[in-house]
Amino acid sequence: MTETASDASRPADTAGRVEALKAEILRKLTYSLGKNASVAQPHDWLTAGILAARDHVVDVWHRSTRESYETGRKRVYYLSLEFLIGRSLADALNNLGLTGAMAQAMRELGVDLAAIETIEPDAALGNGGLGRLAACYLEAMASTGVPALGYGIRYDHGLFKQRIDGGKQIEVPEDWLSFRNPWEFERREASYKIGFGGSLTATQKPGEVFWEPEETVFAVAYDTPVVGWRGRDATTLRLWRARAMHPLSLDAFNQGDIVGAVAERNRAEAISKVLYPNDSTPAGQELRLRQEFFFTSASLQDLVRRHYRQFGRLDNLADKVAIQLNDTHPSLAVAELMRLLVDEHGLPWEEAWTITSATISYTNHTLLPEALETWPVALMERLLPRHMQIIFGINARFLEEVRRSSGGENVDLSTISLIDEHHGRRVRMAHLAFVGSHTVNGVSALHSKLMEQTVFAPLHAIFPGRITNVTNGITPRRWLFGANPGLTKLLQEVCGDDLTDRIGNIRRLAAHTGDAALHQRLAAIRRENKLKLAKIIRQDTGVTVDPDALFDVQIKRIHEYKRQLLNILETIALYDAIRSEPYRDWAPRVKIFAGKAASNYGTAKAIINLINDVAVVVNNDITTRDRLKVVFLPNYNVSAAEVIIPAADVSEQISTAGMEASGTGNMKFALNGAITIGTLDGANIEIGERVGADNIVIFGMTAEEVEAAKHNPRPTSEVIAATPHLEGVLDAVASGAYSPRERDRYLGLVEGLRANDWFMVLNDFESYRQAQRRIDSLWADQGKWWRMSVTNTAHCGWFSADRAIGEYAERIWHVPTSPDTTAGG
Ligand code: 26V
Repeated sequence: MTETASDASRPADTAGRVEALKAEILRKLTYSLGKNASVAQPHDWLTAGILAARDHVVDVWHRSTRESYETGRKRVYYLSLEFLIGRSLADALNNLGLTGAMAQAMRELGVDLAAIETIEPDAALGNGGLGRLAACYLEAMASTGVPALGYGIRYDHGLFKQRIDGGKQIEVPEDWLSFRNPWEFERREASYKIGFGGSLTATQKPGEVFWEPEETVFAVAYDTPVVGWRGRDATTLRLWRARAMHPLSLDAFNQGDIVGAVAERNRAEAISKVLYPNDSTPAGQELRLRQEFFFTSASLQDLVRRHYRQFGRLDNLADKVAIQLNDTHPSLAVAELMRLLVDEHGLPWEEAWTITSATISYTNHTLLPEALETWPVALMERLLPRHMQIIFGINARFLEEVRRSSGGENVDLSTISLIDEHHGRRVRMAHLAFVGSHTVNGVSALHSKLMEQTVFAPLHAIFPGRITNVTNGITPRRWLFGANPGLTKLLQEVCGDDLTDRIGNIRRLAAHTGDAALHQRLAAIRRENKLKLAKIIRQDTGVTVDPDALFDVQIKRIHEYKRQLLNILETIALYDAIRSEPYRDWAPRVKIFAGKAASNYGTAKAIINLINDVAVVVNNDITTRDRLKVVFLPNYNVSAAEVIIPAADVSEQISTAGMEASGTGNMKFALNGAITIGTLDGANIEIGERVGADNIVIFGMTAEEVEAAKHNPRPTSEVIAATPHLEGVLDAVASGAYSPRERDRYLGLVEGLRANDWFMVLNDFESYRQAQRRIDSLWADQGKWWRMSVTNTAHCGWFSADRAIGEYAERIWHVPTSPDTTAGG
C-alpha cells in the first residue's frame, strides 16, 4: 500500500505517527484481543488495525457531534432500509490521511496492510444502487459538513453470497457479523419499544387515541461512525437490532417446552435477521412490513426524543430536523410521526400535519410498476391498527381538500387516493410518501420528468411544485481515490494536489486531452489495473484473459430491464462473426459480467446460466481463443466493483430506455475513464451531455419510442426477420447449441422473447450490434480512444456525491454545507 491522496498534504511528523500507530495497534492486540504479537493471526491484526483506526474516527466523531449539538444546527436523518457499505478500513484510513502511516506501522510489525484489508467482511446490507447510494451519501455528508444520521436495520445476514456451480447461481447465506463487527458501538440506552397489533381506545382528548399493542419488541441501537474527507467531520450510521422483551419463558421451559420457551424471542428477532432481496415481484410478506415499521418507528422515536430533549418543544421540529425517505420503504414515517405528535405529545391534528409535511421529503428510485410498494389494508389493520386509522384520516382530509378546491371537476379521485380500491384495497406507499412530504425527488433528469408524466401525474397536477430532480452522485473518495490510486496520482500531477479537496478541478485535465505522453501513462495505469483484475478472474473462474484485450464490462443486479440478455446475445453474434471470418482483424475482447439474481427470479437466473454456458463454449474454441473471452465473475459486491471498475475499457449501461431511474455504476466507470456504451436512459443522458456526443456511444430506442412501442408493439417475427443475424442467434440458443447436455434449457427464455419483447431486446439488437462495431473501430485508434477516455474523466466530476448532497442541502433540507467542498466538476 502506497501513500495515498490525503496523506501527502498532511504536515504531521510521519515517523512519529508511525511509531504512535504501532503502539496503538499493539495495545489493541494485547488488551482488546488478548493476543500476543507472536501468535496473532491475520484476522487479529485486522481487528487491531480497525480498532486503532476507529479511535481516530471517534475523536472526529465526538467533536463533530458536539459541535452540531452545541450550535443547535439542523440535522438530516436519512432513513433507508439498505446501506450497502462494503469494507470500511481502507476508506476510513484514506479519509483520515493515515493510509501511508498505517501501512508503514503494519509493515514494521511484519504485516501487509493491503493483504489484511481484503479479509475485512464486505458489509452487504443492501441490494444494489439504492443501498450504495445511501452509503455514498453518508460519507459525502461527513465530507461536506452536513450533520447527519443514517437510520437502518442491523441485519444479521446481508445480501446472500453467490456461488456459481455448473453455470448456475447458488445462494449461500451471508454472515458478516459472525466474528463481531469491530466498527460498531452497542447503545443499550438507546432502545425503544415497537408495538404491533392490538386494540385502540379513544381518550378524553378529541383526536387522541390510545393504542394498546398486542406485541412489543425492543429496537436497540448500534452506532457506526462514518468519517469524512480529511477527518474534518463524521456522521453516524445508527442501525436497529430487534430484541425480545422476554427472551425466555421460564414457565414453558419448566414444562419441557424448549421451543415454546424461546418462541417470543425468535419471533421478535426475526425482524432484523435478514435483508430482503429485490424480487421480481415485491416481497409482500408480513415480515417485510414488520421490518419497515420497526426501523421507521425506532428512528422517529429516537429523533423526536433527541429533539425534545434539546429544545423542549416540537413546534420547531421542521426547523431543526430534515427526514429523507430513501424510497417508500420508510414511508410509514408519515403516519408514525403523526402518531407521535398527536397521541404522545397531544398536538392538534392540523398542527401535527403541518410539522410532519414540513419535515419529511421522499426520494423515488424506480418507476417500474411492479416495484411500487402497496400493502393490503387488511394486513395493515391487523398489524398497525392506529397507523391505518391515521392513513385513512390523512386520505379523507386530502381528498376532501382536493374536492373542495377543484370543485369536483376534472380530478379522478381514485388515481390520487392513498388507497387503491382496484386490487383488493391496498395502501399505496408512494402516494403516502408523496402526500406527506414537502418535496419529492427523482434521481436523474429523465426519471424526474417521467415521474411527472407517468406514475405521479395526477398528484403532480395537484402539487405542481413538489417534484424536483437531484441527479445521483457517487463518492470520489471510494470510487476514484481509493479504488484507483494510480490514476489519482496522475490526476493530481496534472490538476493539482488539491484535486482531492476540489473534485471540480478535474476539469483541468481537459486541457491535456490530446497529450500523447499522458495517454501512454493512462494506458499503463489501466493495464496495471487490468492485470490485477485478470489475476482475480483466473483465481475465481479459471479463465486466463489478456490484459491487452478490450475489457467490456457489465456489472449490476441481473434484471430483464438491465438487459444482460441483449449483451450476451450480441456476444454470440460476435462469436459467430469471428468464426465466419477468422482472418479479419478483430479487436480482442473480454466480455465481463457480474451480478446477482433474486433467488425467485427465474428469468434472471436463466440469464446467468446462459452467460456461463456461452462462456464455456467460447472460451474453449481455439478459433476465437485470442479474440474473444466471456467471463462471469461470481459474487459481485462492493469490493469486487472496486477492482473491476478501474480495469474497464467499456462500460455497459444498456437498460431499456425509461426503466433505469439513474444508475450510479455508469458514473463510476466514466469518472475512471471507461467509455460508455449505453441507451438514452437515466443518468447516461447527463453523462452524454457532459462528455459530449463524440465521447459516448449511444444506441437504441428512446424512452418515448419504448413507450409508443409498448402500446403498439411490432410483431416480434417481423423484428427478427428485419434484423440480420438475430434469427441465427436465437435458434442456436433455443436449440441447445450452448447447453448440449440439456438442449431445451433456454427454450423458455427464447420463446418468452419471441412472444413478447417487453424490454426491447429484439428491437434494440441491431442498433446495439452496430454500436459495438463502432466501439471496435474507436479502439483500433488508440489515440482517439484515450482522448475520449480523458474527456470522460475530465467532465464527470459533476457526478460527485458532494454535488448531489449540496443540492439536497440547499433545495430540500435547507442546511448549510462547508463552502469549499461541494463544488462540482
Ligand atoms: C426493485 C424491484 C422489485 C420488484 C420488481 C423489480 C424491481 C426493480 C428494481 C427494484 C429496485 C428499486 C429501487 C432501486 O434500487 N432503485 C435504484 O436506485 C438507484 C439509486 O437511485 C438508481 O441509480 C437505479 O437506477 C435504481 O434502479
